[in-house]
Amino acid sequence: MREFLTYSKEVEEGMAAGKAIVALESTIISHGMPYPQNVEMARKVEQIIRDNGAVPATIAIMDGKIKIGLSEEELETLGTSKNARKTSRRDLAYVVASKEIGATTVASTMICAELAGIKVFVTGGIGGVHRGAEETMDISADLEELASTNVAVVCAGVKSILDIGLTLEYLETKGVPVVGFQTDKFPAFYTATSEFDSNFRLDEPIQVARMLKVKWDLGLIGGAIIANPIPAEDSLAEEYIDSIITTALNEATENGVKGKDVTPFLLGKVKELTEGKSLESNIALVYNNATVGAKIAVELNNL
Ligand code: PSU
Ligand code: MN
Repeated sequence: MREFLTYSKEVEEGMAAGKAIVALESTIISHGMPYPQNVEMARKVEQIIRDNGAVPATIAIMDGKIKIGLSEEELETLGTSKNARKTSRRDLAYVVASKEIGATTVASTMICAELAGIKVFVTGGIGGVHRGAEETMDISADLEELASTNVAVVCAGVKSILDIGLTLEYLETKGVPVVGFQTDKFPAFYTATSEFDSNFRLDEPIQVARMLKVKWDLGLIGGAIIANPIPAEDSLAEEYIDSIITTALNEATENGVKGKDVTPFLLGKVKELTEGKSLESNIALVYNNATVGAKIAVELNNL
């Protein structure tokens, strides 16, 4: 894989020293948040991971290489680029071969993390089964990746721009464990709970690390979702965010938004309609996930 992967100095040194590494995605930077909040968020999330004893590896594609860890300059390039391509599994080969700038989704970040030997990945929210998927067949490639790639994804659950129930059904079919971190409930991104339960509750990072180790030692292929609820002080009121999401979904339909543009469109709309409150919540929950993800990575690395 030497031909395709390049490591930042920090990641290379961290790996040589046997430290825990935490992968971070880049679609959240290029398509999930506006500049400059995106780059500020990306820097701070990396620092939180360092502060908790692990090494951050933000993943993106540049110059025909899969970059495992970005320099300050590369992060800025990604955060300001108008033509970074949202890169999921299907796009990965094209973006590497064409030397475009590629922002990795949850799916492709998992692929790249696995290639680099990284077991834990922190993000905000994952893709899932979209509302109305029985008609549109819009199901994120993130779910298929969770079924087949051995990386744990720490997130704040699934947004109700998606069909949360169907997303959980899909994950059940594919054998992906959904762990509630310090909660019985399955969190819904902007809110700490939803009407659905997680499969299991674990309260300590060491317990999560043990479960992951057993899973992979048993040869049970695929990832896991570690669902970490948004802190109460950063969460949004359920009825408020639900009505905003309904408006955003209607606008997406009216505008004929399709394919890979759906999720970024909805995120942008929700931000606009909440006058930025959704962005603040989004950033806060990523920080919270970084703390938990780094602790899990450190425990797993010790096992
Ligand atoms: N959810 C968010 N922010 C994001 C995404 C999802 O709250 O930035 C991004 C992630 O990169 C995720 C992708 O992998 O959107 C899913 O896109 P799609 O639904 O097109 O698979
Ligand atoms: Mn989709």
